[in-house]
Amino acid sequence: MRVLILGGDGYLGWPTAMELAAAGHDVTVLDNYLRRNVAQETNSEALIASPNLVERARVFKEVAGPTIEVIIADCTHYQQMADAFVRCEPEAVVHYAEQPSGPYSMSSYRGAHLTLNNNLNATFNLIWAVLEHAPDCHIIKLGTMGEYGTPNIDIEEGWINIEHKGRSDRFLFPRQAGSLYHTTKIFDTDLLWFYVRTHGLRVTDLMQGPVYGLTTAESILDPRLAPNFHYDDIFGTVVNRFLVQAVAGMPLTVYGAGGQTRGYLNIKDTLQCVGLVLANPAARGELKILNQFTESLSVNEIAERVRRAGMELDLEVQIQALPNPRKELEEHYYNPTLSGLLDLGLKPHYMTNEVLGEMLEVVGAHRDQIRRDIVMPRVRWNTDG
Ligand code: USQ
Repeated sequence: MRVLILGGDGYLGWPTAMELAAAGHDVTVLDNYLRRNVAQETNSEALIASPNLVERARVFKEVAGPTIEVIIADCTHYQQMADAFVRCEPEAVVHYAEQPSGPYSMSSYRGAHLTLNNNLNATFNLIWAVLEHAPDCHIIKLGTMGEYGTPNIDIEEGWINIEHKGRSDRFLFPRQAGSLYHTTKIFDTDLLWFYVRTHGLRVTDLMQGPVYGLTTAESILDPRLAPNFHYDDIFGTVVNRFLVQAVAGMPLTVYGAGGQTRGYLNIKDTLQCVGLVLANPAARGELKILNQFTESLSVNEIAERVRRAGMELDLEVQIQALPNPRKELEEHYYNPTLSGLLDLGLKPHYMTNEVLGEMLEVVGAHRDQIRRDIVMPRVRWNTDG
């Protein structure tokens, strides 16, 4: 299949590109290096420096064989997006081209505005590029479990049937996010749902939880193909941060009471899920929504697992509760449904002692590059203390 990956330089975009190219798809990646620029601006660079996209594609071809086409373009400029569609004629498009950091979206007017502007305009331009140039193209949109928030009822898979005054109907499951970034993903869903209803787009929305991991089947072929592994407070997700903190001998930064529970998944499972959805597209006029995680864990449970895995490598891992820089429930009910992706054939890689141990060893090999000054939280959700 001809597949266009928007945000192909990102933590997930680049590994997805390699995986799909290795599976025989005809892959084009598009990116404008937004995340690299914001990471540089906020002093949040990844643990392992990665070459630019053109160089990554060149290395991948050299070590693995397939060609990945590279387009450096900005999804918020409609003409640039449209030109990419004309050049690539995609049968499927994977949309990762969003500012993905909750903390960055809460950091300042600039952070909030950039997140809102980038994420909504990219999604809107994608919709129009599909309508005008590839109306049959399957849009695979990376959404987030964070759109649902932490409601005191079971989280369904995208939709809920509501009975009201003797009548019933099916609606999008209520959404109430905890950061502006997560809220932009809700807006994305509404935009896509509108155009699915009115123009018959075919869309799969993957409601993904926080991802962890730093190796995939293709990235291990050459160190220059590694995903951008962030561990700072802005771009680093909690498991990746804890792995680095454990190796650096810093206490694990549990925010608040640590009962915050989310659905996590290994980066290898992100790639598996995208592959499964590519092979099972939504129909014309269908918005298919799938919850994408493999296990629900609290921050305290993750810290404990990392501590145990660290012990086996003779790392003395301390756990430290910090005042929570975010506004979120620290103890809550959490019971999301997970069935659609399992039905499609997902075989989860769980966060076992062995998996954590392997990741600690990879991080350990880069111990000297760890910058301790970018680990503690720098962004608070509210400025009134
Ligand atoms: N947390 C800590 N200590 C830390 C870092 C985080 O206790 O050092 C806590 C947070 O307060 C939160 C939980 O861990 O309760 C998860 O935080 P995170 O930073 O790993 O993930 P989040 O901000 O929710 O965002 C990440 C990705 C985002 C994706 C989302 C999926 O950055 O792009 O959409 O995970 S989800 O959380 O399901 O919305």
